[in-house]
Amino acid sequence: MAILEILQFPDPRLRTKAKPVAKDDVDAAFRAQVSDMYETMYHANGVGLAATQVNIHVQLFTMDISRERDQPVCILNPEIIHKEGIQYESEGCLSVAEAYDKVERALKVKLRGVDLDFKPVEIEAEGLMAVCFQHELDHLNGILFIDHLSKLKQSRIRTKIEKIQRRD
Ligand code: K1U
Ligand code: ZN
Repeated sequence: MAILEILQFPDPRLRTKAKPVAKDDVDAAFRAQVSDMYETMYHANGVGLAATQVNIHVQLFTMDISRERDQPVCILNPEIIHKEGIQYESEGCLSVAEAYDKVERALKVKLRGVDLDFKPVEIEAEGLMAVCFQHELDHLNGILFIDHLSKLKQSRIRTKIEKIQRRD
């Protein structure tokens, strides 16, 4: 297993739209990439990681929102088929260093996709899990949580990140 490099904003590769995964794509090498994504997500203390963030441009994300970090979830070809209500919670992103802000999201979502064995999966989520699903789906479409903020906030975050990147 390996820790993968997580692309950092404003890397243009974060804007790539991921392609669907075909059943035949899920071979030993693909499963090894998924294991690397889990290792990278746990190492970075993230609750989710989209393939886009590690420069793999297929529709796949890993997630684990459990306190004990023992409930790994991996969804291929995810789509949100139902949204309900509104929540406004603070988000961060492993690809946007030191930026946190509240984003408007649906309160409840129903997500459909397939697992690594290509078995259909449907999950109803609310709270953090619902936020995480929407955040990871956005990544697979080349969207970052900061895109949902005002232009002024985006410009402040860009300036802060430029300073951090000059420092490092
Ligand atoms: O995709 C990513 O960049 C990972 C990101 C996903 C996320 C989940 C929930 C809200 C916003 C973003 C993170 O893991 S952010 C860091 C984190 O560990 C965390 C966020 C919220 C609650 C608990 C932990
Ligand atoms: Zn993110």
